[in-house]
Amino acid sequence: MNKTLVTAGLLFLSLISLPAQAGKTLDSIRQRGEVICGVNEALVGFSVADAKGEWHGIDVDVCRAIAAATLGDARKVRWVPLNKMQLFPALQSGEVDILSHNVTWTMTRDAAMGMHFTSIVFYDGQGFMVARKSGIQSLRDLENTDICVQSGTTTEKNLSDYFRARKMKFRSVVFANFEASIKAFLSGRCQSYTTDATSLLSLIQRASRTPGDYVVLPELISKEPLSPAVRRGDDEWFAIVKWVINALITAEEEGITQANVEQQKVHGSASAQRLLGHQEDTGKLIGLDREWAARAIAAVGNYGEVFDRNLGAGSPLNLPRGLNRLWRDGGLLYAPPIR
Ligand SMILES: N[C@@H](CCC(=O)N[C@@H](CS)C(=O)NCC(=O)O)C(=O)O
Repeated sequence: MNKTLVTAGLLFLSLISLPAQAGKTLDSIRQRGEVICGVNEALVGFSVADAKGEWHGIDVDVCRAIAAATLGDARKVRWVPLNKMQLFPALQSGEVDILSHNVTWTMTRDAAMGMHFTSIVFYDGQGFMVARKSGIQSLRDLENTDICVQSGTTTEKNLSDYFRARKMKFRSVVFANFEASIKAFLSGRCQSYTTDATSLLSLIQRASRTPGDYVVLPELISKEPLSPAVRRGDDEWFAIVKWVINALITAEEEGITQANVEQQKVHGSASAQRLLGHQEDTGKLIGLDREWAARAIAAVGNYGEVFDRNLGAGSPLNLPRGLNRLWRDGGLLYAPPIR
């Protein structure tokens, strides 16, 4: 074989087995000792601060898991609550390391707004909330009504697409933030309020003293895959966020829980032992140490535990898993193999 080819081959082999370099985002996270996480200001189940200033929610737990994986401590997160207007600029300008916010992954946002979506943590769809006593049963009944909606969202466009396709007339009443839109809806300004279906349930919990007076109609009119996003230009950081989320999903597949992670490290399946760093060091592939995933799982639990605590049976929302079940249980969650 030609000598240059052999040298090129050897060089290639040595490159692929090199430990990944820490990217610039991870470097600055290590220097400052904190992950800066941009979250929704107040959305029960996704991100909300309690009376003691402790943050809770699925988006919050994603950031905690990342802090545990990268810094060894799930508490090392600085929370930056962001409204819809501040959201994308905060990531683009470097004010936050990650957006873990109820943001829908769309092509425009992913391809043309300086960011990459990482991995879907919640599959939602756009729904409509009405007052129970209105007697409105389905979207057909919304013809010629006023619909409250927030600007700058995927919601606005889906709404007009859906009604136009069915030649149904409606009047949209547009607000710049969700406080204003839900207030207007509760005051009777609109017959319905539309946004992601889960957010509707979440918002009404806080906005009304009698949330049971409102219902979400059965039809969902869009796909709203919610995913954390990172700034473009740092592949290493992108990989870390993506694989931490994959690790939480894989942990559920493998039956690894917050409580049994230590035991699974030694006694779990080959995949579990690999994930937890017992058999192999997958951390070096993403610039971390071998315990990265074990720490993330120990901090927040597997995906199912995160879901239950924040959105499911263990939470006031008590949502069914629905599309957010693992693929093998009929849902859409499917993590690529960690190996
Ligand atoms: N997922 C959709 C809709 C998201 C959305 O409208 N969220 C609202 C209602 S929960 C929100 O977070 N508003 C925050 C704000 O107005 O500051 C999107 O990404 O456009």
